[in-house]
Amino acid sequence: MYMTFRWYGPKDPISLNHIRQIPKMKGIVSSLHDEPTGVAWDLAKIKSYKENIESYGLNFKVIESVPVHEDIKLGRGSRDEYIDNYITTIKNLAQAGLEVVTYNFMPVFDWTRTSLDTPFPDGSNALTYKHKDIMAMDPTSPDLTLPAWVKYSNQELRGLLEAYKSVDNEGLWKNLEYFLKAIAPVAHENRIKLAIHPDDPPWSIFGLPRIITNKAALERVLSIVDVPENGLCFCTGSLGISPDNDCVDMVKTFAGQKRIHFAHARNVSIDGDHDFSEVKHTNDVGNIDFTKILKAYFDAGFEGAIRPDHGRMIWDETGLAGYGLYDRALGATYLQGIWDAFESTK
Ligand code: CS2
Ligand code: MN
Repeated sequence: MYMTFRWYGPKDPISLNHIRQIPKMKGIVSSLHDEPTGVAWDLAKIKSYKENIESYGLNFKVIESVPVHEDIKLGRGSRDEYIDNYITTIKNLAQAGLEVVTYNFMPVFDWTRTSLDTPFPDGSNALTYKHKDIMAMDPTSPDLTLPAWVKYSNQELRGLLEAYKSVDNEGLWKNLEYFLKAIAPVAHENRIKLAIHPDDPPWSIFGLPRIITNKAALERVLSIVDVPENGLCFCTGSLGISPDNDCVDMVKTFAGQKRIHFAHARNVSIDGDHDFSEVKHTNDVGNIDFTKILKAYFDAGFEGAIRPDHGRMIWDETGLAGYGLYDRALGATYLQGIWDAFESTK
């Protein structure tokens, strides 16, 4: 395992210089954030982005994410053109020396929360989710404050929500199959590891289909194209919010099969039925115990990248929700410490 940190590029308030000062920090996970969804990424742009990161002594092997165009998820006629572009991007990333491409297959919304800064008694704040508040929300309402990844205008949103009315879960699976059957062979030839991120939260919101929610779904993804490159970004913070999901068991299974290509470490506290808060990484709180999760990775001989996923905002830090410096840096050193204890006593 090697430790990485997500960086949002030159516009990120956190600098590469600060990130490299975190003990044992090895690499950066990032994306060409200014590229519109659906275009083919230019080789020269990828190379110069990578060179900049590497000039700080950090490696850059993992892309998070190459977003999947909604027309692919909707199975629209125009999807082939977007798939061709995705294939070009995969080839260019391979040529530039990248190793892992993260993506997700969530319709319209990526991770969704009802609050980005719920205050906690110790003065920190974090992202939280209350299902009944989501159910009461109109996703097209201008009052809804959603995280930075939402790129659609209200009018586009309305059109997309309408279009998804004819795509149920099984329809979405068909569209994922079509996509994976096109890209996984290319990824295989080019030695690019594909890592699908689970749905966050792992249930339907705003009436949209959501399918990457549990162990059976992860097995199904892997079986669509059975090559080692067709794999997972295993996110404890997404899968772990469903009490039916046993994350330790899933790590044992999928890291055992060498199909986890990227590990996301986020601790969550299940506060009630479909309600949760994001919490610090340590095992005195929350429902995820990283001593057990990391032991499962360690026993499986996991060699991929791991990163602290979201963190709280502490010490009066402000910035991108979930992506401050301090709490994620504490998370990274906590995770690294657990790993080092396994290494030195093996
Ligand atoms: C990430 C996701 O911030 C997060 O919660 O884990 O946004 C992740 O980057 C995407 O779903 C992967 O495509
Ligand atoms: Mn994640």
